[in-house]
Amino acid sequence: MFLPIAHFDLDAFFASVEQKLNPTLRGKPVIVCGVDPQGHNVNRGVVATASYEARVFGVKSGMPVWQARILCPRGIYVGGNFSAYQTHSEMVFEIMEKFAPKVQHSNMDEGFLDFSGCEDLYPNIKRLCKKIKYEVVSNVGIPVSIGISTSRVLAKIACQLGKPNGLFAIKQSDIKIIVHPLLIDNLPGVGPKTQIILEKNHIKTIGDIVKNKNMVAKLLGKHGNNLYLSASGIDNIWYQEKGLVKSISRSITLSENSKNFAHISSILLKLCDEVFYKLLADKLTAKCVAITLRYANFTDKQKSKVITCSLTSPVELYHQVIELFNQIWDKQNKVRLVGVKVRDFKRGANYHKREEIILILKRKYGSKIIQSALVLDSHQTI
Ligand code: TTP
Ligand code: MG
Repeated sequence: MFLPIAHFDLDAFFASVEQKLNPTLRGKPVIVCGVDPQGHNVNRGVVATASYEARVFGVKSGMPVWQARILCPRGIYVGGNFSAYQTHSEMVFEIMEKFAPKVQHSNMDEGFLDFSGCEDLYPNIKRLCKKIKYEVVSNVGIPVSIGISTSRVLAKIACQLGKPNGLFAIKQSDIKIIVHPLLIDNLPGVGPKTQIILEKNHIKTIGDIVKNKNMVAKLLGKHGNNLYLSASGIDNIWYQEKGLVKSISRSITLSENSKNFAHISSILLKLCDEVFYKLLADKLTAKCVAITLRYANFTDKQKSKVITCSLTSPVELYHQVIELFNQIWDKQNKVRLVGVKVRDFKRGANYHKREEIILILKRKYGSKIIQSALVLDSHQTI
């Protein structure tokens, strides 16, 4: 039977990248803290993810680090390196796009591959996914799990069941044997609150949701109807493809609050570098550029402008950003955080060949291999 939908999810993503970049961490319990999936620096007190070696001790995403340290005192605790995660994510999606006619991004480490209509080209999706897994591990150096089925929801469940480093298929006819006996928290859409409500009403397994369709709808309304569809292996509205991303942004909280133009502008350039190459990787042009400043007293200032030219290099983006910065910068107050955002996208653009080569190098060797730099005039430094 042809199973046209695959779902892939990188295993312990941030931790796997750390283990790839630092081979001494391989096979060890690695706990990443200090970043979130949007790339923001966050409280180092929370676990972003843990390698499977650390999960054996009960360490999980979202757990306070103090608790993780009790469970896993010999763990290796590392701060996040978001631009490395971004680069690895882009490399993985590039491989997926090479094989699948339609790739749906869910977030930076997971997505759906839709092989509908490819029966002649790929009669055996499982074999193809084995090849994709091999390409990811040999070219990107991190493990991925893949689930295959007839719908997105079943492919997602299959992926989860196969983890880590899994390849698992669920046929529609297997749903009663494989999916219905699972506890409800295995069903996408059942969060901790929903779980409590359903369990209070003796709905414990995914099969119970199907059997008690009316009660689930009464308890949870529309959400309940969507859960019923998911539990029956049918894709609900949650799985509809989203449109184009709305914006690309990067922000950094300075290691120390600063009034120094040279320092702040060098950070803005770094952010422009990251935003620009993401724009290039997504093959987009932006029509609007925005900057955010947060001062030490936590007041925020934002400014944006529409641009008529197309951005063909990170330095061009930087010139736009610095113009905005000069318009809103209050030199008396120390800056705590800076952010750069681009939005109002159109597909495609004419980039310099040089930038495309730099993107290839960044993908291959990491985003720090080559970065924009600027020479400041003496009058720009205060
Ligand atoms: P997930 O795919 O949920 O988790 P994972 O890849 O670490 O592990 P697995 O898929 O094998 O279960 O999230 C992807 C990345 O997003 C994760 O590596 C770190 C980040 N993340 C957080 O920063 N905070 C969180 O609470 C979660 C769940 C993830
Ligand atoms: Mg993952």
